[in-house]
Amino acid sequence: MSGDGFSSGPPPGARPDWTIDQGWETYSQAEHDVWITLYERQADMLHGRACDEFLRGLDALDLHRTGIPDFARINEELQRLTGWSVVAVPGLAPDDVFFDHLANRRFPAGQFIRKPHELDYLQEPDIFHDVFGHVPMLTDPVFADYMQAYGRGGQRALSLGRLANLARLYWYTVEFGLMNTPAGLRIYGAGIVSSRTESIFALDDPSPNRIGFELERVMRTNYRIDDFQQVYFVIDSIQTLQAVTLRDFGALYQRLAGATDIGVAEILPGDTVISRGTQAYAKAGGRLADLSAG
Ligand code: HBI
Ligand code: FE
Repeated sequence: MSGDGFSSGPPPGARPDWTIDQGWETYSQAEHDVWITLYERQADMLHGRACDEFLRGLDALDLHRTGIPDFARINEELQRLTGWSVVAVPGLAPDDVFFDHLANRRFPAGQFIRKPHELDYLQEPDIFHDVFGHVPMLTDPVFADYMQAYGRGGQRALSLGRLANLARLYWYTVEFGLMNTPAGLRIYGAGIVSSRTESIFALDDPSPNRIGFELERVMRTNYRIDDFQQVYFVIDSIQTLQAVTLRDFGALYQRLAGATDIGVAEILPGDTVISRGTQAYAKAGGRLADLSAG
């Protein structure tokens, strides 16, 4: 990805919009087996953890246990439900390209799958993160509209130089969002549902703060990409998110230009604190420290 967020051109073999063929028939049995292992580890444990919208989407798309799904098959159902489709990309696309896809109800998904020794952690989004993690929520009509609005907003934020703020909204909702429901806290963020360890940590661990979602607060909050989050923001419903994107962000961006960033473990006087974390996990050095020590 180029530093200014605009693309210099697609990698060899990719189309100008960075898409490639999924090449479903070229996956090896070993690669299908990685999908099956990941799917089986997640699908059962997410009952009672993921929100209903996610679980319904997972069922509707029939992301079943026989291996890596064929985008052509997913897209028939997804098109019918919300008019979205999944397109294959070789990896991270530049911001402007990514936003253009979302604004047109296309979700760019990694075509490759992680290796057997990377089941618990990898930094680049692979097909399991992108399809298992993101695509079920795109079957929900309200969330589907939110994602499209995010794509449009991304194009505007790029032109106004405020992408850093908008990216935090994506991070703390689409990737790491929690939802308060009558049945208890539930996960809707793709970065959580696609990770076995974070699906437990985000809901059950005493370490992280869990704070009620507030747009401007979220857009000021730093995030970490290398370990479990130190704060999760909790929405009341997908409608809350959609309502947020109906506002014009112009005045908000002007305020944010003069605002200070908020640290990942800070709690502010105005916060709705759902649980005050101990931060014990982060203070002990997190899992990357554990890995290097091991
Ligand atoms: N490209 N394929 C892909 N997937 C992403 O999630 C993605 C991306 N490019 C840019 C990007 N995300 C983020 O930088 C924006 O959401 C801010
Ligand atoms: Fe993601």
